[in-house]
Amino acid sequence: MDCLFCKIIAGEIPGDIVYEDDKVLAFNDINPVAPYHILVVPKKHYESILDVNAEDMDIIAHIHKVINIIANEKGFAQNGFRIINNCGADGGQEVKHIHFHVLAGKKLPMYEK
Ligand code: DGP
Repeated sequence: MDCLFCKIIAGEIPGDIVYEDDKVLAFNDINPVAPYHILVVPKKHYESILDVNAEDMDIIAHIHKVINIIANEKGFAQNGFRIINNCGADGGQEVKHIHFHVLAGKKLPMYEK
């Protein structure tokens, strides 16, 4: 499968990794929009949240647990942060491997309404 994030997970493309376990990889975004801009992805390929079936939904809770760990390790838990999951064309999803952006380290602007 020609998937950029699967290649980072497989080590075929370098990633600036900040966290890894058997189910999840987290790495710095190549185009950060905040002092901290980390992408958290499941190692198993799902194109988007629409492809995560009921039996696999635990991975979404696990990803949020990992974000909690990273926020505390990096020291931005206290000041707060934002989690974004872009889904599909209107959501602005460019990489078709589900990922959660974690933005932190500054007062973030309100998103477009
Ligand atoms: P999205 O628009 O939600 O699909 O976000 C995709 C993000 O992936 C975007 O913020 C830039 C990031 N990105 C794209 N290519 C690479 C890459 O090769 N390495 C890393 N670390 N991030 C990438």
